[in-house]
Amino acid sequence: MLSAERVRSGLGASRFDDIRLLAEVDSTNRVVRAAADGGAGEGMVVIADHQTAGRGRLDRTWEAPAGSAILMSVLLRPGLPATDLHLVTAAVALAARAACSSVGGVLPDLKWPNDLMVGEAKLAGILAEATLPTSEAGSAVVVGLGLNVSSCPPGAVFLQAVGQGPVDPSALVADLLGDLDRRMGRWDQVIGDYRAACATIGRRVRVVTPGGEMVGHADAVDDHGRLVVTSEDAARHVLAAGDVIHLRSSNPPTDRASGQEGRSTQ
Ligand code: BT5
Repeated sequence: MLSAERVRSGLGASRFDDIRLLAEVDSTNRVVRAAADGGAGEGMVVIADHQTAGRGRLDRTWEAPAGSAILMSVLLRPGLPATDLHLVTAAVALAARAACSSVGGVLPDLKWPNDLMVGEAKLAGILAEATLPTSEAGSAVVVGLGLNVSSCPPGAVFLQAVGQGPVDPSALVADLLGDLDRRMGRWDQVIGDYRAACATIGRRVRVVTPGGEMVGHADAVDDHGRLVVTSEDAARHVLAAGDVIHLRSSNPPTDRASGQEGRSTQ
């Protein structure tokens, strides 16, 4: 059972000095966005036991039975231009990954742009939303995390199923927030760590963007957190948003050489 008091005592001094635990809410991102619009400062954290309208990107929903997941949104004012907001998603993804490792005994891969994966199954997703006009540097950013702990929808994965048994959610959140607190502002390190943890780089991928769909090779993540893809017609694309599916390589001998044989399923 999550306890705000245990999160606070496990966390100690940090920018996250306003931690609220709600039994039920429509969406923690909605609550924190409203607070940000009302002028709330950096460091507000809202965690819910249950969401009735949990949100993914675009118009998707985030599903989690009551008490089965970390459903959390944080308010950050990272002082970054709109072009660099991926770095905030990357920092939260890295912090969640580290907490899964230290508290849950599992080190997930990161899938660009916003997923934590165990193998090809989704363990957690991140939704970052800038609250002010995107041209304004220093705008507030609300970052929501849904992390499956003791249950998940079909096709996904939850931490206790793949880790070392029961997980203390308060310890997980305290660890995550402490790690995130230390990463904020150290953006060069964030992008370096993100590249090292990102399972998308070097993979053959299908990418779906608002502009269409392509198959290609994910070459890199640039300094702004954008994915650089060479499509099958040899064109280079720098993507700020999109959905990625990891594909089997079309070149099995190369796959064997790089040790990636059989890692992807889609
Ligand atoms: C995400 O979107 O992965 C971002 C999810 C963010 C959820 C958190 S919960 C706290 C905060 N408050 C909110 O209202 N939201 C944030 P996206 O990449 O668009 O993925 C959404 C898709 O993931 C859905 O369409 C489903 O296919 C799948 N999905 C839904 N629930 C899932 C779950 N519990 N585990 C794994 N996959 C899930």
